[in-house]
Amino acid sequence: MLDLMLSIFMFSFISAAAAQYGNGGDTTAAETSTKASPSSTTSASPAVQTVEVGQNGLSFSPDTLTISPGGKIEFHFNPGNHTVAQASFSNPCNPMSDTSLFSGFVPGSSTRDSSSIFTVTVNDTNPIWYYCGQVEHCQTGMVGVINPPASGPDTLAAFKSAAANIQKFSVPVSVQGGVFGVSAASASSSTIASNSPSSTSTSTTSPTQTGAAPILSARTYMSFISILSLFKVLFIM
Ligand SMILES: *[C@@H]1O[C@H](CO)[C@@H](O)[C@H](O)[C@H]1NC(C)=O
Ligand SMILES: *[C@@H]1O[C@H](CO)[C@@H](O)[C@H](O)[C@H]1NC(C)=O
Ligand SMILES: [Cu+2]
Repeated sequence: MLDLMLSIFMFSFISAAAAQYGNGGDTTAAETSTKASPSSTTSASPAVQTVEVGQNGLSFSPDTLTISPGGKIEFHFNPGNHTVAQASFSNPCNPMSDTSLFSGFVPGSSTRDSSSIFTVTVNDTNPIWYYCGQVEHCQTGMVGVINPPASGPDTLAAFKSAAANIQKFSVPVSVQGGVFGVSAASASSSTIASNSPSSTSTSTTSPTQTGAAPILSARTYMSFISILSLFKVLFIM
């Protein structure tokens, strides 16, 4: 009889300890997902920034953006047959290389359909100087920059004035360096898979977070039951 009670007591104690241990582990997991969720949310929305192409005449607006590595830039093409093409600072209105960023000539649309939104992922903090390759647009000042140098002579104004004097301009042969698709910048829009790893990771975080709370209370409930049974044993004795 005493043996039985002792083993019940031991069982209660062990399960209480186990519940306590599990409890601690879950709290850490819950805290981690709580911490991870706001940071991925804050990095997800500002990480996608929009540039209007040809909305106000021959311009990119804004024409200067700072985007962290992993961030995305959406070029929204308004009607006008413009392009986005990457140049090197020293040679405006011409491709940086055969494989550098190029959207192709885009008819554009004010309805922002997927054929008029070109999304580019920024991979590092190096400046990305770009231009519109349509006849005379670059020379007229349709240029922009992502992550301009913080100081020094390489400014957008200098790039723009150099572009005004360019005689020969060109674009790459093929569309490259970005993807066409619907906007990820406008909130809660469904996006094509290659377009939105950041918003996908945000939504996978939330179920983990919501799932953690019931597990936590289940463990708390278990340890409560264990303590109750412990009392019961003591009472019977
Ligand atoms: C867009 O511009 C390019 C280059 O000037 C030209 O070849 C193409 O025909 C134009 N497309 C339209 C639809 O006007
Ligand atoms: C970043 O890397 C991806 C994948 O290689 C590429 O498609 C994209 O064009 C790169 N971004 C820039 C600005 O070059
Ligand atoms: Cu243009």
